[in-house]
Amino acid sequence: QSLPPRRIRLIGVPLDLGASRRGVDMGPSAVRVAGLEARLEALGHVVTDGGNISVAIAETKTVGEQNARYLKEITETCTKAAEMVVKTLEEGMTPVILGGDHSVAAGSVSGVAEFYRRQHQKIGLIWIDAHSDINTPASSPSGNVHGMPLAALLGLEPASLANIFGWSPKVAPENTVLVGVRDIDATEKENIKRAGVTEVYTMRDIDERGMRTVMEEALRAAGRGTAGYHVSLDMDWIDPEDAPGVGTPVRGGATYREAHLAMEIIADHGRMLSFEIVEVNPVIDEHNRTADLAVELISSAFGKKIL
Ligand code: NNH
Ligand code: MN
Ligand code: MN
Ligand code: MN
Repeated sequence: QSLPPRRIRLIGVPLDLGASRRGVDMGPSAVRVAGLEARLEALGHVVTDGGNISVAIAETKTVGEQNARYLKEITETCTKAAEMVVKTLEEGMTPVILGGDHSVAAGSVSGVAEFYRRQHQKIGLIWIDAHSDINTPASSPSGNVHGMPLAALLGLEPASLANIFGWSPKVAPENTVLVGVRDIDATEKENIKRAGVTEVYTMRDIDERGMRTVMEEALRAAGRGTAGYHVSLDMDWIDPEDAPGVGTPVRGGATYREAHLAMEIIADHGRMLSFEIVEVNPVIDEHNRTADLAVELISSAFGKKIL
């Protein structure tokens, strides 16, 4: 279609150690079964499936510190994912990461940031989620690492995730944008201030100002002075009516059309460096609806147009 074709590598990361609801480790499989590769190829892209990054199984491990459960194993997986993302970009391909729980973003975003840092460029980050995922081990009410990746990427904690590739922060607060949040822990509000993030678009902003205005502002902030941005899409952003297969559903999310419009606007701007979809949980899904929607949204982000 109208976007120039890309070479895309799919990277599955079947990680469920960061969430307390089990089953998101089956997310990459569900999204593949929903036909992602063929749908992207139908748009003219050249798609290669890079398979899955190896991930530890919870049953074979101990949780470690209760305030950041399985942090050691998650750091190992995120580091491997980050290295694969660097390699993918070096080969001139666009990484599409299939989670897994959202802790994988600490790896994927680190990979994109590392690749562009070598070229003396910064990246932006578009975090699309019902949650702000900016807890630290000290602030987390759950000890679940999937609630912490944004804190790590902004240079707070957990330190092992913040320091992948030996440097931190991976993104500047002024280029970090949250879209669609509606469930922020009290402790996270302090962390948002502490990290210096000001570009926070809540569901109320979307209700009052419309998706179009919110996305234009969000993309402008993430794109200012950067090579472009990584898009991290947590499927619990979408209203549970349309995306029931997620571990932590929150009422009042983006509608089916709002979600598509956001992806269509991202495609129009043409500055997306990499994409990830996380938190698809087939165990609680209905006939793979949430994975089907994930494939549709990825297609829109990669240039699918109604007309
Ligand atoms: N804020 C909560 C926590 O830190 C929930 C995070 N859950 C998510 N984030 N699904 O996207 O445990
Ligand atoms: Mn192919
Ligand atoms: Mn999340
Ligand atoms: Mn979420």
